[in-house]
Amino acid sequence: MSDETIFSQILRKEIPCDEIYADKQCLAFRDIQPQAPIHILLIPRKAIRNLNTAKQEDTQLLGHLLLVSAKIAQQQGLSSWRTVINNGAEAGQTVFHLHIHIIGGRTLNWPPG
Ligand code: DGP
Repeated sequence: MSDETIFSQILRKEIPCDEIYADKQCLAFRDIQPQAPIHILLIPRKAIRNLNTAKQEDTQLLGHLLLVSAKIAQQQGLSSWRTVINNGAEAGQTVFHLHIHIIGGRTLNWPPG
């Protein structure tokens, strides 16, 4: 199965994005279809399809992504915010390159849909 997605093109800068943060391991940019005043996507540079295919060797990377999520939320001035990782089509995943949604700036309901 191909690892190629729209996020691969964003990582290669073939498609522009509203970049928020970048380092050697990951890139964050604003979601094109925001569900809240702040809606940022954080993606690893490594093409991992979703958490179902993440491996033991990705442990450091996955931890890094969570810590970067918190850094970004704080930089955005958020004290309450949510991370969402959709895994699989029935869970709402549409882009098959692992990504963390960082969502905030309004009251968030629970349970999610
Ligand atoms: P998910 O449904 O969890 O797979 O989330 C994919 C998200 O990616 C969705 O909220 C819309 C966003 N998205 C899709 N294509 C693009 C794009 O080209 N640019 C940006 N910034 N976001 C995109």
